Amino acid sequence: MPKMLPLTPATGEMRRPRAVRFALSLLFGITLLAGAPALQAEDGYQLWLRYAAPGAASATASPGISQLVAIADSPVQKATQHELQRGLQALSGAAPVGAKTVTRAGGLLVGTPASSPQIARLGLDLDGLGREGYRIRSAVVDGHATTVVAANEDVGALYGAFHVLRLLQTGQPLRDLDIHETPRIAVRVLNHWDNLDRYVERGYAGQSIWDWHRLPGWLDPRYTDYARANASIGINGTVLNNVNANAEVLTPMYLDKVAAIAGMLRPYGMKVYLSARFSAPMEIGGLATADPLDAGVQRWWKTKADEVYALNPDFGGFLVKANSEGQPGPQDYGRSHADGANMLADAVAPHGGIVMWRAFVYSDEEPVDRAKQAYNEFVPLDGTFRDNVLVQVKNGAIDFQPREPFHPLFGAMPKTPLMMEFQITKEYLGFSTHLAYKAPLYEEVLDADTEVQGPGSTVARVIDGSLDGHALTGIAGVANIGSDRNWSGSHFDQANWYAFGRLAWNPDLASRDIAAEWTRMTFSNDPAVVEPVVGMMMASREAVVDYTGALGLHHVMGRGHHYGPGPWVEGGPRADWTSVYFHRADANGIGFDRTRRGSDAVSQYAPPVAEIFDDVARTPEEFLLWFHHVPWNHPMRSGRPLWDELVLRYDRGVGTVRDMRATWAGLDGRIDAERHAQVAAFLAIQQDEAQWWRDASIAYFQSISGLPLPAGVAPPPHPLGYYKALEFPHAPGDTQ
Ligand code: BDP
Repeated sequence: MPKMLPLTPATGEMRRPRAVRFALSLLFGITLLAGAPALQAEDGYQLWLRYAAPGAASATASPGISQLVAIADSPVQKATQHELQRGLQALSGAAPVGAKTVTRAGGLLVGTPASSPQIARLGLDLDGLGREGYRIRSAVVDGHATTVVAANEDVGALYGAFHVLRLLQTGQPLRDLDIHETPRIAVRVLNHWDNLDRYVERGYAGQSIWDWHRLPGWLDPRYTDYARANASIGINGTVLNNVNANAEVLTPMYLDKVAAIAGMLRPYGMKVYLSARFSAPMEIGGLATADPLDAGVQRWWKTKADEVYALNPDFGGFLVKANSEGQPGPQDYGRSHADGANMLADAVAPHGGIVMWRAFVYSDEEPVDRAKQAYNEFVPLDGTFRDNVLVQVKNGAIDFQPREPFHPLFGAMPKTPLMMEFQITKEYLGFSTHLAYKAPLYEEVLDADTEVQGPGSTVARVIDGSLDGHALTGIAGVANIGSDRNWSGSHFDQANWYAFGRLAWNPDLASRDIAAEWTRMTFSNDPAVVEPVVGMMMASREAVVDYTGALGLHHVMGRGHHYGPGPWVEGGPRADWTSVYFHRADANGIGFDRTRRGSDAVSQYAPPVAEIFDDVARTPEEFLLWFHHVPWNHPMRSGRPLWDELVLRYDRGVGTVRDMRATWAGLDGRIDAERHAQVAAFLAIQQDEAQWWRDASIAYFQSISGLPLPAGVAPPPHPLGYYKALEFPHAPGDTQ
């Protein structure tokens, strides 16, 4: 111990007497091993940062943390120290102790060579860890068994601290550790589709957490908890406002508010970004045009960028939805997406900012095949974007459906860094009440092989930059966060936020492992909880695919709000906003012919992939009706005709939900009552709605196919007209 004296932390406190130090050792020591999980009522606010003692079930676990050294000079260091104190105190079940009492040496040593002479002395190899990476190493420091978290920069140490807390929470031993972690993707951001009046587009968790009206005077402590949660999973940025942007966010009044939020998030390694409305120079700048080649417009954006950065020096940059679904953009002036993106990129470049330019575009004229449009518009622009532009591409070519093949743009623009856009919120997967764990969806897309440079050219390797040698890389998740006490609208929806962050950090993680990790931290380490809950989660997304429309069906939900079934939706302003456009069912068959004989969307994929998708016999059955129009009696691998198979999938989906519900009921008493009850209630809603989806879809498609139901299958209880007549004018998403 004496050797540690010089390490008295920068808080400048005096060394505590030996007896007190011993007491602290006990405080963070043995108690970590003991105690059964307490089943106190919980409302979900703590997310996966509950820091509940891992419990007797994991008695193999940690030898405990005897003492903590984490220097607390800079804001990031302070955040790190606070989190460790909070976590270690809660995990040990000890009464809270003051900040200064735990800044002593031993046990857990966290920092950088610059912040900690002791870490510097260890001489650990930190090469290749970059700014955000870290090492966790079991070592003997001054005669004490110590877990060392070492990084090049403070933010790396913060991430490493969260890693240690995760190990403790999941009941893993802090022994023989030699962990190297670096994020594979540089820009890992949430996209909030939040309006300035706090309405959240496609949000199912209450209002926006950004309390614009009371900012900057009132800094809701919730912003810090938001930042903690994000930092714990490595999310390093957030776009505060909706891609359907309001130019007002760029006015001085709002920029002050933005800077205030940025100040709250900065200590947790998070940057703030804004969605920019392309016509802002006209709307708030008084210019007559927003033409990106107009010198006055260019000047306006440069001045605006200077103003933003003066208030917020590490502002991340702009996200832009242009010439899509009625949004203004460079094409309004006969210019290209690259012209628009480059103008904004030039404005933020002097400040180190980036532009994330969305590829979710489809023209206002009636399209041949909407799935082809983004590729057609963007591929010719490859190589023409500035270095600080990322093109942000949704995971699939239509729109966040329960299942889509990977977007053909991935791999098709090698000279341009493409960033992934996933949806965390469940616009098409049952809003907040349906349990649908989306990590298997993310994983399926990330693992998909574009084959553009031969086998192994996965989507993950496109977006992590390794396939084409890009250093600027990114991934975005459309947030499911709101003012609800549990943040995400449902307890299980928290897992989608969590999984997004974990996969953004390392796209090779397995969704099952992430589910287990999350379950342990969120509910319990008890294997009698972890196994069934992970089982439910892993089955859940496929269940949604089954009961909403399997085998490659897509875009068959209610119009506008996207709530519930609507395979009959037709007419209206444009064909590609209807279900019949996408499923093309008629008396002879069903499916969208995207083969070379049809819309030829298959040719947007690299030849080996195109060959497969073009061939009805080789197309994976989950994408059959995405790429092929086939007769109702098309033979499936099961030996059944397509019609029977489709009907049975609807039934299978409902059956999986029934099983999930029974599994959850069996966990009564092992999960705190408050959360258990809400999940149970939501599963009941899900079962009813899965049944509704199944009944309505079968009623509709049977009216088209004219075929009898397979033997033993129950007919829908109501005639088709009943389902078609249902209306939900106030469902979330119906207005604004
Ligand atoms: C669709 C949503 C719509 C979004 C749009 C987008 O229904 O609310 O504005 O995508 O991503 O999924 O721009």
